Amino acid sequence: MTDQDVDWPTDLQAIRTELTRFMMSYKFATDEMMTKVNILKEEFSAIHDYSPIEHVSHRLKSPEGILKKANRKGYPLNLEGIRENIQDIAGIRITCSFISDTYRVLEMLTSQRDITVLQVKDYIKNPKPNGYKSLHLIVAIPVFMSDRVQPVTVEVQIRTVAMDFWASLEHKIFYKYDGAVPAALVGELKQAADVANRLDIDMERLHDQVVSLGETSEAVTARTAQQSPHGADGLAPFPLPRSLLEAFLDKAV
Ligand code: 0O2
Repeated sequence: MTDQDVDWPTDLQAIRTELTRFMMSYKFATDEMMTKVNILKEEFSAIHDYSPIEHVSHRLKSPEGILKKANRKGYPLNLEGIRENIQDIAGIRITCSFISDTYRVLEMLTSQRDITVLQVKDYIKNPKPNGYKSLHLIVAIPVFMSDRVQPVTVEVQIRTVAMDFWASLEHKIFYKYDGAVPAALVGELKQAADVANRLDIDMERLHDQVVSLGETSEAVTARTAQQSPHGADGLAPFPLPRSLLEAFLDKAV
């Protein structure tokens, strides 16, 4: 028997419907943010030499996780209280190659008109004492449903691949020791964070050198085209034959 088949008492049925609507609003907000980030990623890959966005993932906190957090923090245990106080029910994580890209992506997202920026925390400029680095952004995005428009908050974490590698290991260790990580390990993690930071700085410097060596976009595009199944301009869904482009040119002059 599935949950759908259960004959719920009317009051439980009402709570179930409300909770489902509540969780769905966060799912829709996540979908909207993912679309925004994927548009930036795809547009950059197609038009420019490379995309500042390497990878994007998302997660929704489970109803149990939300209740645990509300309990832990002493927030009111009702949907309004939770909506107001817990701002990371929907989460997006964006990884970038270089530190400058993280700020570039932050700027591109925060300048979009339908995104309201509620909070920005810069743990890249001001890392946590354990070495954690990331940009954290809390935004509100309007979700258009059948009978209302609901502003929904989403937490966006933006960091480099190296920062992300460090954070996932630290997260695992933190949970393994239930928060009480031995001092020696804390010290090693801090050193590893410093190494990751050095790597970020060196890789960006090398990348800048390659760019300034005159690696033109044409050269990259031509080489990528030879390797890519998407054809010469990388715009696979939109083949643009020369004759078509010339027709446009004729119209433009
Ligand atoms: P999960 O399981 O990843 O969701 P908050 O507790 O969110 O109300 P806080 O702690 O001031 O307030 O928020 P902050 O500093 O913006 O951190 C929120 C999220 O950032 C965390 O969510 C983690 O995902 C990540 N984070 C923050 N600090 C660290 C850290 O030292 N190490 C790692 N690995 N991740 C960190 P959650 O809910 O704690 O966890």
